Amino acid sequence: MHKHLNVNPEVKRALDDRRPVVALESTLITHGLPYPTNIDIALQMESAVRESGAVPATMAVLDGAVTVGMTEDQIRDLAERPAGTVRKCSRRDLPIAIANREYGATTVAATMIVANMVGINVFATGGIGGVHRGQPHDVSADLIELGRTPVAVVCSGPKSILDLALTLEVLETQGVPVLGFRTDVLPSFYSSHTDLQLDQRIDSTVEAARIIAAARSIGAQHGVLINAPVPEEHALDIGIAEAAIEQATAEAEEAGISGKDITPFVLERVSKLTDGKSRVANTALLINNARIAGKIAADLCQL
Ligand code: PSU
Ligand code: MN
Repeated sequence: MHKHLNVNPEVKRALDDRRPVVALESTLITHGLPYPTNIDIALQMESAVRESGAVPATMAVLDGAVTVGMTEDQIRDLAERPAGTVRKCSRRDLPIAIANREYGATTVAATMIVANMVGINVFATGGIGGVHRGQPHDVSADLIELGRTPVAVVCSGPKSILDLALTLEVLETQGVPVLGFRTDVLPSFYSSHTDLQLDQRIDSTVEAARIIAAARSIGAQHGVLINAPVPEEHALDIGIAEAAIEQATAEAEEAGISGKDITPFVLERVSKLTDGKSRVANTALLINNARIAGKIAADLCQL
């Protein structure tokens, strides 16, 4: 694996010195957010990690090299590549992208794999994959990865277009502690509340760090999922968010949009339907999660 691995020198120094590092994914840059705001948000997430006292490590496959800690130029270059030239890489896709010397964006699953390879324990993103509504066998590899790779993931719940109750069931089966950061219930991306109760509420980043450390102390091979709601002032009413998502999803189906084009299409339509409020919420939660993850990583280093 080593000859395909390219670790940014700043990230390598931090890891060698046992200083806090936070992994960030790149699928949200290439497939989740519109250009050019995707670049701004990726860089703002990195700044938020730094403000919390940790070093950011955004992951991607660049010309076949698994890259840990992209430079600003590499982030810009990846975001500017024409649609369809960057492979969305989950676990199964990584070997293909590496062997074929492709450009690949890492999902939550692939980012966890790469983080674990280099010894990064904490990772921040927006929404994880999950179980699809009406298609209980379409289970994101993110959930399986959380069951087999010891990396803590800070998110704002599963992507809003999923079946949240079934997603929690799969996480239970996979043995993943599902924590609420200052919440008793699962947040649902744009909205801060659902009626789904979580295993455990935590009110500080130190509590999260203690649970992650305890999992390691018993040799746990699974991850930990930390759900931080979108900051209240930017949260969308769940009814409004749901209605917009349903309409956008129906429009995508009518227009015959499929595969990787669905997410950008739906996000763009949801943004229009909510007067841009969904985009503001998306940005706010990503930066908030990056900040929380940075603090958890710093607390972990102190334990
Ligand atoms: N949430 C979003 N947009 C996204 C994703 C999540 O709002 O683009 C990405 C993440 O990278 C996540 C992936 O890991 O989608 C899950 O994809 P799938 O369901 O194909 O496993
Ligand atoms: Mn799927």
